[in-house]
Amino acid sequence: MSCMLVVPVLGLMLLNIAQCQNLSEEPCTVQILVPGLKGEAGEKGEKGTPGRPGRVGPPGETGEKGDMGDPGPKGPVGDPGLPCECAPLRKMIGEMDNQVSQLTNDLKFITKAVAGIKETDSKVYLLVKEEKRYRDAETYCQGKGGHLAMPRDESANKAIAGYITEAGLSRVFIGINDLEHEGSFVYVDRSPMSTFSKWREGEPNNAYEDEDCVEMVAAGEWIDVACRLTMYFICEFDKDSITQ
Ligand SMILES: [Ca+2]
Ligand SMILES: [Ca+2]
Repeated sequence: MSCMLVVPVLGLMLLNIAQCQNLSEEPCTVQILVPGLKGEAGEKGEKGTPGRPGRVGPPGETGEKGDMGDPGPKGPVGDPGLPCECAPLRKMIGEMDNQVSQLTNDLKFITKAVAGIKETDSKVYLLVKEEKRYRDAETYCQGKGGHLAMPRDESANKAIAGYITEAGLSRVFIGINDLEHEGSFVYVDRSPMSTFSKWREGEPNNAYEDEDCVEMVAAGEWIDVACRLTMYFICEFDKDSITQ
């Protein structure tokens, strides 16, 4: 506040002038500011902006696996597939099944054969360790594509005889008989006997008029015996038919 001379009294006037002159750089009146009474509460402010995100907390403990939910709804029907040539495929699959079963049978046969197969230049011999009657034995060999063994010369006879000896057997059926004409022996494939034969001394004797089939003993000799006997037997196969 500036120095205002509003009082008409001279003395006071002079005093005020003197004060003002001495304190020309200072305000004339000292103001003391005292806090007033607390005002009434203001209106509630507007909602502030959201605070910053807090820090990531420590990982919680693993909970137990929940129950499986219900199955979802069925999806829409898909687009139709391409047309297929099913009939030829089915036929092909059927043929492959047949081939597999044929191979399985062949494998069983070969597994049995490798246990002790004998061969000459043109034949393969297989000793079958199943006791069968003569006709059943021939049927078995035919089922494998062969016949009961038909020794037509000394080397073949030796091969078969060696097979019997090595197997520790004393006798097996071979493919010779006189079933059709008594005393007239032929091979089981109906081919006639050649000049080669290996009858044991005194055989064939058609004992009891009941011996129309032939066994070979370990020494390689032939003996006519009853066809209803059961014994092991030897099949023979042409190598040509096997390797084809
Ligand atoms: Ca006879
Ligand atoms: Ca006899």
